Parts: sequence; C-alpha cells; structure tokens
Amino acid sequence: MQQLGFTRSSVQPDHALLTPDTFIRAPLPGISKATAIVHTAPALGAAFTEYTVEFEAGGRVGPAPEAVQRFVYVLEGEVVLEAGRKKHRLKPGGYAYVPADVAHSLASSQPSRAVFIEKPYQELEGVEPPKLFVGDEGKIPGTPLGGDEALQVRVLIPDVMPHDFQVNTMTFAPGASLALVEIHVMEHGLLMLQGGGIYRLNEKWYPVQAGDFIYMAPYCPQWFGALGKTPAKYLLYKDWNRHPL
Ligand code: UGY
Ligand code: MN
Repeated sequence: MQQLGFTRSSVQPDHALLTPDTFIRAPLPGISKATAIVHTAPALGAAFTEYTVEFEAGGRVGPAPEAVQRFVYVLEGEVVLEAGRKKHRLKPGGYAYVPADVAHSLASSQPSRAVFIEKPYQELEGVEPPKLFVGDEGKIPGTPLGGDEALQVRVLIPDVMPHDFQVNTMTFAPGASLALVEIHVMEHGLLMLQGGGIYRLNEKWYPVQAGDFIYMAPYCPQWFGALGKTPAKYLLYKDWNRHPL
C-alpha cells in the first residue's frame, strides 16, 4: 500500500515525473462520456499537450482546437476515428495523425484508453503540410539505436520536413540503456508503456514503471537504463524539423 503523503511524482523546473497515483481526471470541451488526464501542457512549460483519454462505452472526442494537429495512440480497447466519409478502427498499438483543421471525431463503443498529443502546426514556406494517416505500431520494424540491437526504435511519424514533431516507441531489452546522457534543445513527453527502469533527469535518478509519464524540458539531461526481466518500452514525443528560433 502507498504510504499516505508520499509519491514518486516529482515536479522540477526542467522535468516532471507524474505517476498514476497522482493523476487527476477532468472534462475537456468537446469530450463526452470520457475524461482526460492532462499529463503536460503549456501550464507546465511544454509547447504541446499530452493527455490520456479514458472512454466509457459510447465515449466521444471532437476535433482539436483551431490550427492544432493531433496524434492519437490507442492503449486499450478500440477507438474509431471518423474523418470525412472514412472510418478507421484503431486497436491497441494503432495510431492516427490528424492535421490541423481537419474535421474528425474519435469514438469508442467499449471502455478504451488512448493517448492524445497536440501541437499548433508550424508551417514551412514552400512545404505542403502533412495529410491524415493511420498506422499500427505492431507492424513497424524496429531499428537499433546507434547499432545497439538491445534498443529498438519504431518511428511512428515519417521523418520528413512537413512534420514538425516526431513520435517514436523505444524498446529496451532488460539491462539495455541509452548510450549517453542526452542534452538537447528538443522537449519530450514520455509515457511508459511496459516494464521499467531508472530514469536520470538532470541531477536526479527515478525508478519508473509502466503507466508513468515524464515531461522533459529543452536541455534537461536525460538517461534511461532498463531493469527487470521484461523489456521496457516507452512512447516518446519530441519537437522536430524546425529552426529553434
Ligand atoms: O530521441 C531521443 O531524443 C531519445 N533518445 N531520448 C530519450 O529516450 N530520452
Ligand atoms: Mn532525448
């Protein structure tokens, strides 16, 4: 049992670890029979939002705010994306990218959970904005990071200039770790999907496990090592492909 008044959650100037025991559920405009846990938002210093939606049977989420693109990754159950006359069924590991200002809805006929990532789209002169697409993480081949077979990256958003953010999954075999303490201008939203390990964030080391969320501000020193007998896997957002000014 959790000790009263204690939590692993920690909110620091350049990072936050948010564990499920501290999650607060709240309604959002355009959401019915569903509730949101907002993991990060501009209120925490992020230039994007990331939240988990918990759908009841018959739950529905309307479009993103104006000029805001959306990425959805299904964790549990089944979510149907409807855009134009097309319907896309997304099961766990299924995901969708919806460009800014595209009319759509996401609905579930059974209890389901999905992560939403939203960011105002940053246009590039002479570059056509991306189109809507769906995918299945289970069908994406892994690429070893820096040649390390024990650390597989799956790229869920094509790495092309029209996209101004990336979402990847990173899967660490037990005992695998990042090869260096990374320090970079990009910020991260990270949801632990499986397993666990130790996350170094700036000068602190945190035990983390599936269900935890981490926000890393630009230049937050970061390193992860997987512990336990099963692989550790996380879903990772980062801003990408745009000039830092
Ligand atoms: O791509 C990344 O920046 C990634 N390697 N960072 C991380 O896992 N914290
Ligand atoms: Mn990083």
